[in-house]
Amino acid sequence: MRALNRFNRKAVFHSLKVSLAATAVSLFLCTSCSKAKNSKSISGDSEPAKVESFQKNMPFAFGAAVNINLLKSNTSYRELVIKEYSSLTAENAMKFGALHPAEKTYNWSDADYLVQFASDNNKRVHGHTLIWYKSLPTWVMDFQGDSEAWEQLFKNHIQAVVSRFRGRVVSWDVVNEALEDNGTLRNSIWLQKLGPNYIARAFQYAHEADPNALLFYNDYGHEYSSVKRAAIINLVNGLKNAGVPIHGIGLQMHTRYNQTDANLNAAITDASQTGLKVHISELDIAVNPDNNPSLTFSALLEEQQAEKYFFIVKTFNALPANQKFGITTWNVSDADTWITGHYKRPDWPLPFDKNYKRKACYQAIIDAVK
Ligand code: 9MR
Repeated sequence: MRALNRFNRKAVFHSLKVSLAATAVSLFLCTSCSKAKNSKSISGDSEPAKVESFQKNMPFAFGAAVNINLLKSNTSYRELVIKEYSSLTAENAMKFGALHPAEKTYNWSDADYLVQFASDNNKRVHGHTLIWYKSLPTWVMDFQGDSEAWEQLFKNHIQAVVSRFRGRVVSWDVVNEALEDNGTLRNSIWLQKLGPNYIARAFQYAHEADPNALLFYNDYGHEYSSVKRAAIINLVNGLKNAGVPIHGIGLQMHTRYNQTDANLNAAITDASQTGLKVHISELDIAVNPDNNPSLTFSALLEEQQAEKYFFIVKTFNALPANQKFGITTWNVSDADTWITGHYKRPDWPLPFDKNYKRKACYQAIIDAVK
């Protein structure tokens, strides 16, 4: 039924001129959506459509990675975060370098701010990330010590962070990106200093610090590399079968508008076959993956992006209820996406535009769960 709706929408779109302004497209989507949503009141008059939000409409946690400076300083951003999302991830504020800049110094201020903001506004916090090869402070990169000293450093960090937020951060990306694209273990400082079982031990240490926290292995590439996907699933199943306290698998899913539905489906369904909770943890859909410096965001691209969001959300929503941990987009709007800075190109990967207005994919996400 929904697929038909989407098909109809697509057909209408293709009858429009491709050059149609994006604002006109959004207007069209909003109008058709309000029509569909209007319902009769008891008196028989039609009521205005209820204002929808991700928070009200999504049947599972729908979140975003947030930037603490924007949350503090930009009212539009803050209001939008309050209104739309039920789950928050710190884009950077809970990374090793941010929290633990010197061996005996922890800097909790931004992470505390986020956790308090979430509590004040009744939102879940997902912790990102305890052990990663990036965003490490120089004191760790330069650390001199034997394997016992390294183990202490590793354990202390994990347990200091997890216990600080025990009961307030419900879940953690315990280990992030431990695999290379070819499926081998990444030659990170953790592997070098601690050996391959560091992954299992990270989960054990986190579990000791908060036995109720849900613990995730988070990585990217499930949708574009069957080799990487198999390696991730293998790693996760190995941990699970060894009795390691792992509860979920995070699919970052930094993807692109022209990724195939077959690949996206394989990523989501293979992850669910582990039996663990599934978190699409860093979703964004690039429309300029080829780095065209003069690309503009056309109505066609907007619709193709919406179709891809629709497919991902619909596929995720079909998973068993107890495995749907949630979907988190990486950033909030096209104004604050990491992609433009990182790849030095224009791009429009998120459900909100640079002015925090909803794009076509916003409605597609909501339609995908109807
Ligand atoms: O979006 C994040 C960016 O602001 C940081 O500079 C970068 C390095 O810490 O990390 C980015 O977030 C990454 C996330 O933590 C892990 N998966 C890939 C994300 C995008 O690079």
